Amino acid sequence: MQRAIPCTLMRGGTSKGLYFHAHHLPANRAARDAVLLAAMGSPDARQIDGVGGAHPLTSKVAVISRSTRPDADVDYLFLQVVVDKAEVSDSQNCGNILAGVGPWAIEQGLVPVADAITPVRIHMVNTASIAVAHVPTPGGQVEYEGDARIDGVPGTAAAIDIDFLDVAGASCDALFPTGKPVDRVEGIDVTCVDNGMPVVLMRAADLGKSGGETPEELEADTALKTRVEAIRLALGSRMNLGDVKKKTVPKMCLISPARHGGVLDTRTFIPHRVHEAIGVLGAVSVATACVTPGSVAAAVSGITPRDGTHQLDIEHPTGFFTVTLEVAIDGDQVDVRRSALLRTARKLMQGEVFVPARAWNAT
Ligand code: NQM
Repeated sequence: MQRAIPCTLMRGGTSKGLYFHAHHLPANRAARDAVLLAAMGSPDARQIDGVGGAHPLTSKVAVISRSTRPDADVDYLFLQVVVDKAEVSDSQNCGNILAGVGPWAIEQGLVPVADAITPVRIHMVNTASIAVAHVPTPGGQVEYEGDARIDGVPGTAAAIDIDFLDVAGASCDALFPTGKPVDRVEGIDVTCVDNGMPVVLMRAADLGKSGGETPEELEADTALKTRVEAIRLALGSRMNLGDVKKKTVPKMCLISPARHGGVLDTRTFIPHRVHEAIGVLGAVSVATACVTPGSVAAAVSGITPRDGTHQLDIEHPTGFFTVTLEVAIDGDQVDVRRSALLRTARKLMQGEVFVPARAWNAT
């Protein structure tokens, strides 16, 4: 017996995943996770018996419902379905999959169309914070086509502007969870930051790398991967994340001087594969470190931290990610007033995903 579950396959930014109504999934967590593992085809490196794309960036899930909060339209829970392990993690948020939530919520009738642009207030359940996505809805319908380009996605699509209102310290309880802009770990200087995504910044040169390597080159370097993982595990509890062995945070970001006119170049372990680009909130966290006095990112980027609005082009393996940040700086303290960026999304398929009925009854 198979069980059919309504869902939508969407590209959100540079990621791809399944979008579900919360009430279409089992309420019991073990059963929900078993259903999502079966839907994606995990655990299996090829995810051959499911619809997952055999990479963390294409093995993602959004679970959406009407909001439980008066200041939001919808609740969005992000779940990472681990490709090669029977694990589903809610330990991180995802700003790329977030880009599809607004269009999906409008098309599913959870949010009424407002005007040519419909603002959708999204309660991001993983981090208890709010994003506002501005979805193009000319003529009363979601418009997917347009001329906005984001690096890491071929072609163009309609722009979705996203504002983050309160993501500083969302997972780690503080923007700089160790209390310092620089810590020394395993013999190198690092900056630990959480402006929506916990990220550890390290100079690529301190790890014997140029920082211009391809993701494949970095993934093939087992000595590097072992060292980066040792630093990650050492920092988990210092970043208030507890034991991070089975968590997908913090992300580990190698930084080096800009190569293409941006503020700096990045290669990000997420945390075991290397991102083809950079995560959305990951980029927001890196940008924040760039404008923070004393951080390794400020040193590498050469930025002199100052009050006001910054537009920062973060380089990554497939181009740039532009983050707008409004900050107030008082001594070595940074107060982030607003973070904003542009994404695109596209509905790819809508229907039912089939899972073995026994998954639904898993306990
Ligand atoms: O940082 C990948 C992605 C992400 C996360 C990851 C993301 C974000 O690109 O907000 O979008 O870091 O696991 O989808």
